Amino acid sequence: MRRTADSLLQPSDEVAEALASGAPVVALESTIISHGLPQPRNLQVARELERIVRSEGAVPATIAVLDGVARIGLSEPELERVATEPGLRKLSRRDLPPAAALKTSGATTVAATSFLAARAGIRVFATGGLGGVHRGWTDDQDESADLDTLARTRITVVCAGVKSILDVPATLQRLETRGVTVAGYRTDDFPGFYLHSSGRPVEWRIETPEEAAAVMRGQDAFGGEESALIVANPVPEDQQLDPELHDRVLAEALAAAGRDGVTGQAITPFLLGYLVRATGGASLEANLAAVRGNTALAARIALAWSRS
Ligand code: PSU
Ligand code: MN
Repeated sequence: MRRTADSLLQPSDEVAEALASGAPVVALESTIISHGLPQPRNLQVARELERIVRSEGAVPATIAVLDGVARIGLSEPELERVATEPGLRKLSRRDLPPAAALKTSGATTVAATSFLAARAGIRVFATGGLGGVHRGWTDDQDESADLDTLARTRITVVCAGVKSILDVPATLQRLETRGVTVAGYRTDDFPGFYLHSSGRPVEWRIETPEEAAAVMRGQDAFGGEESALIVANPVPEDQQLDPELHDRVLAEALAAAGRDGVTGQAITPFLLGYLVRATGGASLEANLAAVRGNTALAARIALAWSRS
């Protein structure tokens, strides 16, 4: 018997009911839990993000692949599994078919989460910072599949910009080239993930969740190829990482990655982990402040979207 998309994609009962009734749902990714944050804080954060979505009146759908099935909405023991299972894989979009075929479990990146959320009928997704073009891309062509996926997936991603470990100007250029709509939330500056501002401007500025929903309606009304909306929501200035500490420690982290020959999927977790240790946890607090803010805003946008 052929397995269909339906048997590969399994929403939880709560998420299925919410989607069927048009209630607001927010997708949450799992790579940030398994590979982006240190244990045991990661499990607390995973739970906290779900609570934030609920407190805003929406239903959380944390997405991961468990035993080959893409699960849309996890139970508490499943969330625990994602946070603690040793050797859990990091799955991007291209990894989904082999993971399903081989009944593998893994956490989903922004690319894989966006892809699965859109297929499940979820329109709004919250994360910390997007992947993008890595520094040194002229040598190794390392560009996250997040960008390609967002160029052809109808999803709204609320994030604090792209990770500051990246080549931010090159990433912004790729988003422009690939036709991904980007709007700053109450800011004229593109956010800098750990930092309030990346120092680069953002062309469009929106002020309310209702305006975000209106842009989403515009995407659908124009039709054409399916692309994403990035709502770039900066970490509040008083919760950002000290910019000077950020620049100094990031330079060290990039040098260490070069020395150790870290490449491919391992580079992002390596750099984030290095920053957490070398800043004595300050980068973690800034990352969490960003993710919390993005999650609350995503829930408000999902509410506005469900009413529009
Ligand atoms: N945002 C965070 N922490 C993370 C990530 C995002 O605050 O760990 C993850 C996302 O899953 C994103 C991935 O898709 O990092 C990018 O990995 P890569 O550069 O290998 O595509
Ligand atoms: Mn990469």
